[in-house]
Amino acid sequence: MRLALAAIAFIIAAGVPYSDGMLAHASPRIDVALAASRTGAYDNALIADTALKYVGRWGGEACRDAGKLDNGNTARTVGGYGAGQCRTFVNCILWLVSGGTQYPTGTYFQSFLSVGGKEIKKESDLSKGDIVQWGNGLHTYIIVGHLHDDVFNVVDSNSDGKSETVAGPHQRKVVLGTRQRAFRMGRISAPARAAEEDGSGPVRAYLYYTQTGSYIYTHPRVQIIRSGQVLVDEPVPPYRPAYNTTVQPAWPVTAPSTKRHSLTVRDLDADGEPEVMVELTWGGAHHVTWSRVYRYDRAKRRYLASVHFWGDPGFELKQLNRDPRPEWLSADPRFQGRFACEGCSGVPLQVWTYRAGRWQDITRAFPTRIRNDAAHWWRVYLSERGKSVPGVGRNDVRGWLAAWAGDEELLGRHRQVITALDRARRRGDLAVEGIELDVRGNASTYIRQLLRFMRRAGYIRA
Ligand SMILES: [Ca+2]
Ligand SMILES: [Ca+2]
Repeated sequence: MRLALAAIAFIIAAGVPYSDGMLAHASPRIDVALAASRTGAYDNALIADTALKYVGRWGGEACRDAGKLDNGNTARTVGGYGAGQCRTFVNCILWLVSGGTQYPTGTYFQSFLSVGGKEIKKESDLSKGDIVQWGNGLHTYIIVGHLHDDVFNVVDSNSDGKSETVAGPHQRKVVLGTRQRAFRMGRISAPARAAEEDGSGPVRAYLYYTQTGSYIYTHPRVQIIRSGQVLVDEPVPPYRPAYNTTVQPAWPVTAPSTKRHSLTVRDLDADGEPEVMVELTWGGAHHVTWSRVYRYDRAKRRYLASVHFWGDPGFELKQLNRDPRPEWLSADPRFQGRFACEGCSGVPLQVWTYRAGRWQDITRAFPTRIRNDAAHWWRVYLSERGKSVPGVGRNDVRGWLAAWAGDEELLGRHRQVITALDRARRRGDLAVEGIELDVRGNASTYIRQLLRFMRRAGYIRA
């Protein structure tokens, strides 16, 4: 589920009236030996991610996990004050995230600065994990994400003023000033760089990258946080295509104009555990793409990555059948440029699924789609054959005929393929001229090579 598009039912909390009496806090009487060197040495967003883990529960549970409850961690108070109150909850989250180095005590605003916080003065500078203190004890909440203008998603405890329950993400309009001030307690990983975020439940993923031109993004770095723990934090490795030795750079495919994202957190094999998928390209004239999927290995308690090459055709993630796993609707990139020029190549249908860390070609399970695809390539072949391109010569239709043949072989119609290829040869459709003839040979060579390839690639079954 992509956060920006998620149909989360937000609770509109902006404008909920608070009275000083309802949420007023006494300063917790807690003395903590601060290890200043560790202050802020963590990702600021972890404050929000950790707080979100307590949504729907008593805010004091964070204090229990932090070992902060009174009477040997059994009471409902911290320092004699309600453990599920808004500020106590935030303090306990800070204590957890900072590894026991930050617990603001004292006056409401100064306390955050005293333990290494930095004040954020403009709403537009607010970032995930920033803490907003509203008045002297009125309310304390954590920024989770930006929605629009000065409206943010937030998480907080006791926002209704009575239940001490953690709520969020819900909307709040933030107006900073003397009575409402914001503080950043952690570190922002890549302030000058762009990022994508996706995830739901315990798994959240981030993709950071540098923008070097319009829609050109380089140096992707992926971070996966599972149940508050950073389990992956690595530069995305480049890709080495099987057919040559050149290592190609890994760039995110992100394009704001098409709302295209590179990062998807989704349960791809329907086993209840979400995978993290990054879609990448090496740019150039052909929009060659591949996916890098991170799968959580429960036994090893770490993520294992695997890669699938999509090439020019790319893919669409679809739900094509009753199997709960999504399907990758794609086409065979191996046909691209193999039997005709790049621009006059067709590619037969492919459908893939992902099971236990492996992609499986399940194209043959979709005969209707294959038939439609075959019909498409046949129509292209019929409409283009016999035409000539000015200055080049006769139109090269071998690429489209090859894609049709691939689809037909998937349907088990080998005899029809042989007949059609033979007819095309006799009609002169497969004759090419000039450099194409030098590179790819005559009609008989084409047919021989096409059949040999389809046999090796599993299209023709003996
Ligand atoms: Ca899964
Ligand atoms: Ca499915």
